[in-house]
Amino acid sequence: MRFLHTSDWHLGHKLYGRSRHREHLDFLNWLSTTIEKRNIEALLIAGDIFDTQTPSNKTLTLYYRFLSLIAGSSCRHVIIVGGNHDSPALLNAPREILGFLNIHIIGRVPDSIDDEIITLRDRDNQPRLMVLAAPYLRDRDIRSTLAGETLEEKDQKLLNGIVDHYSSLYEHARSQQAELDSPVPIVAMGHLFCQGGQTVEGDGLRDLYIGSLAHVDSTAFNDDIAYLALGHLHQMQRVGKKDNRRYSGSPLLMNFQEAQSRKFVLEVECTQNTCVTEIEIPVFQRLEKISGSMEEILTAISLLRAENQSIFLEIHYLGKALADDLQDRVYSAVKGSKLEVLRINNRQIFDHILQQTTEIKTLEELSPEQVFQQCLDLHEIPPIQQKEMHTAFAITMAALQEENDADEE
Ligand SMILES: [Mn+2]
Repeated sequence: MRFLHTSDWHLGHKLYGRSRHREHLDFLNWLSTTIEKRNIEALLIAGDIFDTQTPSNKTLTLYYRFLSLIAGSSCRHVIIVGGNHDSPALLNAPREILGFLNIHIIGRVPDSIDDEIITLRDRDNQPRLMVLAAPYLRDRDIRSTLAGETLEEKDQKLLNGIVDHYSSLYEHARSQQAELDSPVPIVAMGHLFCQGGQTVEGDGLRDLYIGSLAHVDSTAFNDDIAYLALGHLHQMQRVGKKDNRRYSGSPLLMNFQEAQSRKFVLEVECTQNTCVTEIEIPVFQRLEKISGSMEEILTAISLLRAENQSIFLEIHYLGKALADDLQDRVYSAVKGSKLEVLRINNRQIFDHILQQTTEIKTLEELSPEQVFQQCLDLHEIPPIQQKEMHTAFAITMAALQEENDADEE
């Protein structure tokens, strides 16, 4: 059975407040055409369908419109698991009605582990593939905290919980296999951080994993798993150099650091061996980061302008001279073109002000982790204690996120 692996759509994502609706629409149209053209029979989406817990109605319409398109195509099955950005309750709400269209939703760990195992059948109702559809595993899904545990113990428990979850999923799948006439390949899904995974600066994932928080060792997955379809990291990559263990990466460029990255969906065929084909996704919106002196910035803008393409720009002024007219000059340089400036970073003027007012930055400029770091510095916390404080902070942030989920139920 030929299927596509994708993840981290982040529908509703905004880039410095700029909507990406049109890019998502273009991607989903491209995806449904690709599915038809390549005669894909199943689609696996490994979490982070939405960017936020409360997507707008416009974003939801986009999602359901795509699902209805797919339900009428060659693609007979869709499996969607929740990511850390998704609200499990929101994903799960329509799961029964979507079930009639062979769209399987696992927003959170279900009460019965067998509900996380989905057997895909072909037109003749023959079983062809067994999918272990594990969502993002939250702390409360897999372990019970005891009072007085150290942070290391908590972290280790969470990791053990994830490993146990996958091994018991695998055991259950094996016993379900025994009931079939002949065994079918087993595919596992997940939304997690595998040890050694690559992230890009500014993608919001680095900060999250500053401590040792839940880095899953790839030996957690049984060697007999024909393919591992992961989400969470936004760059397409292999896990532990294995061709059949992959992150598909996000379909859209998630920030300006990724401006030159290539994006993929993965076509997978599990027969004797697993065969993976990387299908490159067209760039639906070019991003360009320009840094340099005033002259370099203006030259780069005029070169890009000549290309007559829609390009989002992020501009970093690195010149030595104070350039308080930077904004005016940049805006007049792009006026009447297809270039759109999403951000101008004028460090010089910023540093100049900061010298007079110490370390005040706007909250928009800082991540919660950076604010926390400033707080540690301000209180002169010794480095040896900082590591533990960072782990505690990461756990607290994760717990806050979970509370938001729980409130919705
Ligand atoms: Mn993501």
